[in-house]
Amino acid sequence: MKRSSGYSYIETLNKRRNYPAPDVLSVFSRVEAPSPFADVPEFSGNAADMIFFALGAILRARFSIHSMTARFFLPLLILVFMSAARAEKPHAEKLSARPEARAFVEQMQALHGFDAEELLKRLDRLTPNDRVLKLIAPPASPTQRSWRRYRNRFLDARRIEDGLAFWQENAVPLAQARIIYGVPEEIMVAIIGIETLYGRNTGSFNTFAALATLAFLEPRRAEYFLQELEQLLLLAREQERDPESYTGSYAGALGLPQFMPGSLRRYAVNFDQDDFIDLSASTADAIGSVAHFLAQHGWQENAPIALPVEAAQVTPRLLQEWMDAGIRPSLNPTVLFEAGLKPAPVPEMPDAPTPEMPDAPVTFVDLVTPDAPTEYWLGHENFYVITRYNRSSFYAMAVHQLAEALARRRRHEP
Ligand SMILES: [Ca+2]
Repeated sequence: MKRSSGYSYIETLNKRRNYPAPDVLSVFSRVEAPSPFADVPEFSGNAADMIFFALGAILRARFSIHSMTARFFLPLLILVFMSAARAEKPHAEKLSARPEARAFVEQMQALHGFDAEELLKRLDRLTPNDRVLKLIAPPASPTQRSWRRYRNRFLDARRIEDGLAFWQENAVPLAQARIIYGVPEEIMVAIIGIETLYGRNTGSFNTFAALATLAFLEPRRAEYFLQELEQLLLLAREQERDPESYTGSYAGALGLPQFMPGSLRRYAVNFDQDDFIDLSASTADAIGSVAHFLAQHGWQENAPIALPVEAAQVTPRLLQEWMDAGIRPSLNPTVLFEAGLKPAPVPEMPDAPTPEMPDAPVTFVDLVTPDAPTEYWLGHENFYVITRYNRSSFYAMAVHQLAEALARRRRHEP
């Protein structure tokens, strides 16, 4: 997701909903959230147009008509400027004035013993971040999903070169994480490369402000962000840090691996053996945490990830049925091959070794590109595990292919 990892992250947010925090969630699902945009002036989107209109009218008036017209338009211009200034700050009111914020603070006190008054004061000091709301909004004109475009974005020469350098610099913790958690180095490198370009794009948004803005002003995923705001406050208390001292993506993701606060609390590990977990400053902590996350979600050591297949002989009805079976591997590969599916060469890697034939349930993956043939793959259990990091088959396949590209280059250039 957005910055390099932004895009994938948005997909995560859309899909990571089965997320445990039942006590708080049930409380908040009862809160009636008023439309947070009710107080936005009607013309907030085109105030600039109105300014240009008024300015143009004044210039025309001054130079071509007569000064009475100019005197009429000058006050209008001032009014438009004032309205535009207001429109720039549609959420100037304090967050603590919102009933949802008050309910949240009360719950933090009741469930976790936080000082409600102090928390309200903290929210009072906060200016909602309108940039966060703009970035989280779905695009005005959604473009068609394209595997080719997505792949090109994450498997470019720079991400491969920088990945080899990152691997070289961090060879020791990467090897330790492989030995302890059974996850190959190239998968950890690829995930950190796709999430943040190896730590270059971890985001500069204040995490507390971003999550509070999304929790109280973004109605579509308010429950999710309320949970993450709760998790951030718990994390800060555990780490003895100021909750406002964290920075990350506009959606609240932290550090090189872009863990949300809840994932950080559950899956991050202190891999460099110092006193605390730091996914922003400690590359080793980031590496160990990615591996631990995957291991906890069922990563199978030395098992394959995905197999490209050719589906020209399969009926469209069957293809649809297999796609509808979902992302969790549940299809019997023998049945699929009997129905006409065939192993195919790995796209873009003609000299790659033939992947192993599956002997366990698989998932059927279609990677669509407008105006190009759809790529079909069978995903093994490990493919599914990568989608637990980010619930998108584009994401999992990009991780798999970047990892393969990195591993091949590393073998040839030790
Ligand atoms: Ca550490």
